[in-house]
Amino acid sequence: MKIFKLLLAVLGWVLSSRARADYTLNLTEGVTKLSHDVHDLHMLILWICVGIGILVYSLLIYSIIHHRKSKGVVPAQFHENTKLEILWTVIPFLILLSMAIPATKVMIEIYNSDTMPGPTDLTVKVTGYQWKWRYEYLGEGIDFFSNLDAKSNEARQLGANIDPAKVDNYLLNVDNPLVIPVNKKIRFLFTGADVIHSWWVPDFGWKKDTIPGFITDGWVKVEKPGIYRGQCTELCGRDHAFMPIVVIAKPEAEYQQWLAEQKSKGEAATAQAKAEAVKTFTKDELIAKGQEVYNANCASCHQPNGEGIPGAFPAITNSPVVNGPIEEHARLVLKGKGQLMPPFEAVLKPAEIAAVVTYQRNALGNSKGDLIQPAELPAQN
Ligand SMILES: [Cu+2]
Repeated sequence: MKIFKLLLAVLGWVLSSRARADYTLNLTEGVTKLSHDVHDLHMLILWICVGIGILVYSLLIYSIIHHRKSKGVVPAQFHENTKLEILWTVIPFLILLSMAIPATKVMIEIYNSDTMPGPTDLTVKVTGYQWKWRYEYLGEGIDFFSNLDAKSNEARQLGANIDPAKVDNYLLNVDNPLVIPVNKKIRFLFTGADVIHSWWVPDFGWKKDTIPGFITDGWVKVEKPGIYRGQCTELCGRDHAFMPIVVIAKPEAEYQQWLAEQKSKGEAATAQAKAEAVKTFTKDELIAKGQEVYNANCASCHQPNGEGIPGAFPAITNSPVVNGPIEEHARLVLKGKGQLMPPFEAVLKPAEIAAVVTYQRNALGNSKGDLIQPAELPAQN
């Protein structure tokens, strides 16, 4: 019996020290009702498994010690014992049933928004792009992209001067986080723009695939203000690891303030884009603006120096398109090509397209010498 006492002592120590420490190996409890229910289900199943484990291993160890051959024990023979066979069928069946019922309840809760009382306060459409997220606040006129933050992006490059270990929330930070109010019922609609991505914030208790041509949905009611981080969790191509998710949950008043700021910012940006669409820029202005646009939108595939990646992404340097007719070049950027090059008319403003086209023709090893104004772009339809 000494061995049992020892085992119990070890188990007790492990459990108590783990309970005291901020133990992070376990599933997160999260900040929504659903995440609590998922966590509770996980703990219930875990403890059932622990119980079964203790029972089975106790019997096993007891038998090894007390029924060992050296003691002269002769094995019992009980073939075709009906009682025993019924017993070892019924008991596991009941155990499985006791797991299946709560598990089904949580599954229904995940898929049925009616389990979350009250009307929807806000609907956010989430679109997965290679390799960023787009958030549209339906009915609010707010629509923006969320990219990996500049510091992480710089530190992840080969030969970067920044040490990733010194970047706060390395690869888990974005330029424009999703901001939502706490204690409000928020509905997410998910879709993909190119390939399948998956939107996952562990603290919310679920993840949803974003599939091109389909709309899936998910619901949250976040209980406490905070910053919640997640990642794309469906392998979606080369930069899959570089499209994190940051959700900031704010108290209602602060959220309203953020909303108002975003709206006025959005109006200013729209007015600016409208003015720039008909403005005549100098060549230097276009090249300077185009360089920024190129680094933010084109460099991840065509490379910062324009060399591309042989076999995957064509070079900009000495490219026949870039050195061909300027309208064709602009049309390719506007409309995209195949699966990999997205239509940038959906992402960039006319002035940005004109700038990046002009930049490509006059930099990155090209010296075509011409330029295009936003108003001269091919008709966008
Ligand atoms: Cu992805």
